[in-house]
Amino acid sequence: MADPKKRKRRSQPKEGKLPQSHVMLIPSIVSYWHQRYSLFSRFDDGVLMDEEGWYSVTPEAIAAAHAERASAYVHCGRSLVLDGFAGVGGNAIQFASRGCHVVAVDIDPRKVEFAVNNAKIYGVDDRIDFVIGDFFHLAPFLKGDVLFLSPPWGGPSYRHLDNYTLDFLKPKDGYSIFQQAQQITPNIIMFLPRNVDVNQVEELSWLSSPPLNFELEENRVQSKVKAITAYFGDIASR
Ligand code: MGP
Ligand code: SAH
Repeated sequence: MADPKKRKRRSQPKEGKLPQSHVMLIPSIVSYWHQRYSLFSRFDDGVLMDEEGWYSVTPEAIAAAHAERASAYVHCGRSLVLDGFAGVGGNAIQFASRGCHVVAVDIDPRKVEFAVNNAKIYGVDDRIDFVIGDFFHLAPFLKGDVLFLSPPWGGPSYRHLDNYTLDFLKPKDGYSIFQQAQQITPNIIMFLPRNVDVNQVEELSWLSSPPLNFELEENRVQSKVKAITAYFGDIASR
């Protein structure tokens, strides 16, 4: 007869492995699960994510660098950072951790529920106002010292394109998003795919007269390029 203890041990997921049930349900997140501590260092404290959250959240070190840049430009204790597409809170949490007050908007109520949970884990929920809503509807009523934009890229298949043009951004193309953003503040941070057409991104700075300062930054985790960040306005270094 089989030893019941052995059977039980075999059915337990090994440390660091995604439980089998999750693999069967959403195979697309397996590679992100393996990166979970680079996404949220406090993952084991109860971080919550849905499928889109898994593949879209900004890795913590990159979000911390965005927040450091913002806090070099604005005095966080007296400033407001708007996160127009806040997801499960990866960026909002890091801005708030620097002492900034954050308004975090997302159209999906479940994302906002998870972002609230995640912000509590990091002890910064008191510095974030969470709003369920459409960035494009709310934008005319929003003000902020810095606007952070991390819109949907159209899913993980973005990486198969040789040249990711701004037309692929969702729910509207990059020009429309940027036009709307400029009504709020010229100090804009945009988190974009690593294969984005950088000439098009630079053209966004010409939509203003005089053109906005502009700077691009490659974002790496353990030397692998994950994404590109564009800084516009006073927050850009030139
Ligand atoms: P990736 O290229 O899907 O993952 O996303 P990875 O692990 O680099 O893929 P690999 O198999 O080539 O190694 C890299 C990072 O881009 C993610 O961790 C997210 O921060 C960001 N990202 C990816 N997508 C699909 C989105 C998106 O749709 N929206 C936003 N805002 N960020 C995304
Ligand atoms: N930076 C975030 C990830 C953002 S993913 C993080 O680190 O967690 C992009 C988010 O945009 C998704 O959560 C999606 O629900 C949201 N979104 C899509 N359309 C939107 C809209 N019109 N207004 C506000 N949020 C929107």
